[in-house]
Amino acid sequence: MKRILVVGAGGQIGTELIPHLQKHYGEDNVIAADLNPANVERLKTFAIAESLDALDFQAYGEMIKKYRIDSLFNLVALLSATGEKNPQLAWKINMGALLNSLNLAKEFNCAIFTPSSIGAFGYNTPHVKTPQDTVMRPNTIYGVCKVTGELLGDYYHTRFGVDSRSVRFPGIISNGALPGGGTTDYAVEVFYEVLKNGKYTCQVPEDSYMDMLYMPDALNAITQLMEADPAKLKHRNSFNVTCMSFNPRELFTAIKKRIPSFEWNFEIDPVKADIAASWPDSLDDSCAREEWGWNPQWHMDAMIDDMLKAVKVKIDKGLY
Ligand code: AKB
Repeated sequence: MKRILVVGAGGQIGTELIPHLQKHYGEDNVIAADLNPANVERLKTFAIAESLDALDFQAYGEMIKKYRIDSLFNLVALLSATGEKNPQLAWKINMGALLNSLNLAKEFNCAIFTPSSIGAFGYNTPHVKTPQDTVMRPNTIYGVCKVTGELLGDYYHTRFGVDSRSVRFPGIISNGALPGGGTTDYAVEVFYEVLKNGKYTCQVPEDSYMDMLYMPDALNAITQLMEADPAKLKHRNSFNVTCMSFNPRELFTAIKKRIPSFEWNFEIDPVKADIAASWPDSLDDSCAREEWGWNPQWHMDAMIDDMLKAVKVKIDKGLY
């Protein structure tokens, strides 16, 4: 039986991962923890939720003991664009939460999932069909943390036997909680702006290709990988996963086909432009497919239709 603690649960992924895990493992077996009091209050409306600073090793360990946790999901991170505003803080938060999670996983014999990212790659990585095993020299502090996290995850597995697993998430498109501070955020923001204001100003260049996943596929990636037979895993930290790759122009043109009055323009953020240019255009996710049956379902057109429907409901209810 799984007893799960999700730290950093109030963000874009956690907000939808909690109900997904509850469905798989039962409501009483999933604990949502976050540092932000507003997030904790929101999480309490649908889950067992606690206030926790994942950088506080003692408090983190007490929570694992209190709930007899055997699986950790560490979602604490400053994302790529925010990280560049304060690299030292990004290192402190991203690595602090990860090291505490790994050390506590070792101490309490927990399995641990931490997402890596396409941010782990850099300019000198092959950009088309980026292989699973390739050059990884990122030029953001976020990416440096992700590469370090992947190495540490594998080290804790081989050295201490910790069951650590991870995927390299591309941009995740979702309609639960908004992302914040990422380079791929435009692909979420545009849906809210087009439905509310009919227009969108994009900070990422129109021809910057990046991989994307729709949230239902991202959630399945997490549970499928954590359930995978360990004997079949040649890799652990971390697997390339993707379902679609597009640039802003292609996404906006596809939205305009559905909403002809949609207008957009570009005010390029040089930091985001540089990050986007350094990341892959498309990933090769064949190792995930072979080793644990990764088989994403949501391609661009279906994702756009579903996002427009779901975000419209939110706006009509006055939730955004
Ligand atoms: C970001 O843009 O920073 C994230 C990511 C791809 O890891 N969404």
